[in-house]
Amino acid sequence: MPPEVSFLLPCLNEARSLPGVIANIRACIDSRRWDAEIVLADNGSTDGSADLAASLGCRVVRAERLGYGSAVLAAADSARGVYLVMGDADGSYDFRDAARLVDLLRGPDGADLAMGARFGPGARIEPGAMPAKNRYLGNPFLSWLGRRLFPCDVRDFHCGLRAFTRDAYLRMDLRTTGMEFASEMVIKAAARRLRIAQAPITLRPATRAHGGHLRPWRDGWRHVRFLLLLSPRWALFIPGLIPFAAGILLMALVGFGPFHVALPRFSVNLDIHTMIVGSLLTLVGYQALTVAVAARIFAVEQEIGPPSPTLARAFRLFTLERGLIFGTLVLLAGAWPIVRVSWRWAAAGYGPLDTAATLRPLIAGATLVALGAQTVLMSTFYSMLGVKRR
Ligand SMILES: Nc1nc2c(ncn2[C@@H]2O[C@H](COP(=O)(O)OP(=O)(O)OP(=O)(O)O)[C@@H](O)[C@H]2O)c(=O)[nH]1
Ligand SMILES: [Mg+2]
Repeated sequence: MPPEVSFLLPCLNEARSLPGVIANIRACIDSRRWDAEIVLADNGSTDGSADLAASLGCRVVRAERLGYGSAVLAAADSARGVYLVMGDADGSYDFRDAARLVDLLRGPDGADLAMGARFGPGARIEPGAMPAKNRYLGNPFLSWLGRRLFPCDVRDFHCGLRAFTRDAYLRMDLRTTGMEFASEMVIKAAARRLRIAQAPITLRPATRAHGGHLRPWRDGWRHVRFLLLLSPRWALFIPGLIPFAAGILLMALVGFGPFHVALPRFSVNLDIHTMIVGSLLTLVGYQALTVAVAARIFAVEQEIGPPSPTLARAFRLFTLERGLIFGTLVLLAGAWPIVRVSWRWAAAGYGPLDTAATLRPLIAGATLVALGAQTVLMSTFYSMLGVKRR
């Protein structure tokens, strides 16, 4: 008979806190009379954590790769329980709180994922348990960002104490190996419309012998990077749309001749130079826009982001063939003025050309060629990304 509950303990050099942590877990198990196992995932402790845990009755698994995420994954992969509880082995969580989290998973209306919350009503952070920087800046900001980008009401994206069903674990299909694992689980649970519950918990000062493995700035950045990569609208689409629109505007303004603004105490003359800058902005913006679409397709295909009805509609409208034809037409439209300037040049015996008259069509043409080529290339790439869909 497989156990009902599996406790998953990621552990790197936590020999000092392990006896207390394991006694604490057993107290939780006994209070509910659960049939439970404790799985400790180690990947290179040098303080004898693994042997100690085995002697205290834990099942020890080795994680192949370094990192918090890979340790939790290794433990979860080998767990046999119906309900999985994960928590740090550094003594900072009171595993008796886990009993309430598992309760939230039970029953026909039970949640798929029950998150501990170290912030908000009923939660407690004991003095010395979390540095002020993480408490008032890092955690609130990252959780806020997470909620903005991936609509859900999870108060604490990074709480290390959580419970989930085995079925939810398989459906989340988690992959990250570092501390950003904490965010990945929440994002994927939200994206796959799993039922997420949360309960306040208490965070205590760790009882470990070292300063902890979290590197606030580096790991904070890894969370931000992960959130933004999965959220192309804010990371790519909007930052691309602004230069794209500004570039087109500038090119239109000076595309047919110099543009002069004369105010009482201020006058500006915009000319071909502005057109070159406009072309640059248009192209860079368009690249960002097309990469944003690729990122969104990827996220939808991988079921990381929420499904996108707009994208599905767009896919029906812009098939590969239409993208190729449209891109080619734009490319040819851009090639035409270039060819015409070349004829003029030939007619001038390949001598000097009137810069003012020839540069404008040349810049416009070159910009269109680049836009067309980018459209052809990205259409091909989109259809590669979306192949599974059709
Ligand atoms: N096996 C393994 N465990 C790890 C690794 N990194 C962290 N852990 C464990 O994961 C848990 C969380 O790590 P902590 O260093 O406590 O990180 P944190 O709780 O985010 O940060 P603090 O607030 O400083 O405690 C602890 O039990 C660590 O021992 C790793 O690379 N491998
Ligand atoms: Mg910790």
